[in-house]
Amino acid sequence: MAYSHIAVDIKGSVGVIRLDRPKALNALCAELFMELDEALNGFEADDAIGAVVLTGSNKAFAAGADIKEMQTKTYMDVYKKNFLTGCEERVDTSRKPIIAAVAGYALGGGCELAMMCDFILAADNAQFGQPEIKLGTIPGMGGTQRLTRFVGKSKAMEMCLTGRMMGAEEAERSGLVSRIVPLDDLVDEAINVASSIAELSQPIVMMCKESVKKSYETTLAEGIMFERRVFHSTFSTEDQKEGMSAFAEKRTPDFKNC
Ligand code: CO8
Repeated sequence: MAYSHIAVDIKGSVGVIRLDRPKALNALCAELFMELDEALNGFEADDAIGAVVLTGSNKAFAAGADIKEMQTKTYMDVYKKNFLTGCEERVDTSRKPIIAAVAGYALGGGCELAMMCDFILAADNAQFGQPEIKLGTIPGMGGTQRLTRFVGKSKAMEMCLTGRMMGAEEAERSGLVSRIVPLDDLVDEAINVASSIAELSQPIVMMCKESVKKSYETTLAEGIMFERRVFHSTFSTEDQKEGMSAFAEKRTPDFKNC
């Protein structure tokens, strides 16, 4: 498929999606969401892809949902079509790891899209924010929920109620991003990290991702039980045998994804 608002590339076993709507600072219009959905579906179905990097430009990961597209919508338009629901599901339910490589603005839906990914690497110029309150609305793709889980109630409340932006250092300090990378190295570093994950056993990586995600959805006791069961189940895989044998034999493991 030819894309108009994203650019899709494959680097080894890593799928790379770059949001590419520069004149609108990568504002997330409906067509962009459809393209993102299509690209993620393709990577999800491709056994040769072990991880995905989602990035934008140096100036903007994404400056939010497309305000001009939304401004005239009525309640019935958004309610009946369940506006924004499909995209969140596609990113959130992806079984392969998705790394957000964020430079510049990640605002509103852009911040929410980054938070839907499995972790965020931030360039030193990254700016995160939920400015919807200034537009007379509120975050609609999980911002009030995920930001609160990541940075805690006080900071999330302040950001959602004031719309102020948070720079990369504050975002790292608060646990929103895993680490900061110099802007010029951001995408290469994200691809390196994704490649190192893609070299591992794909099913075990999926199980690990499922277990970490479970911690957001359940009690500690249930989460630990879930983890224990998944841990036990790794012993039914050939890759667990290969990984532990390779360690004992002082060689690099050759995972077969089974
Ligand atoms: N939607 C549509 N167009 C946008 C958006 C946007 N979110 N952001 C920027 N643009 C456009 C501008 O209109 C401008 O277009 P034009 O040249 O035709 O006038 C172009 O991008 C460049 O923008 P600026 O001239 O404003 O660039 P600056 O460098 O001066 O400012 C800012 C950059 C600070 C990022 C500024 O553009 C800004 O404040 N943008 C809006 C940020 C915002 O409020 N985002 C939240 C949007 S609402 C939202 O995301 C709701 C979430 C609910 C669910 C999300 C689903 C995805």
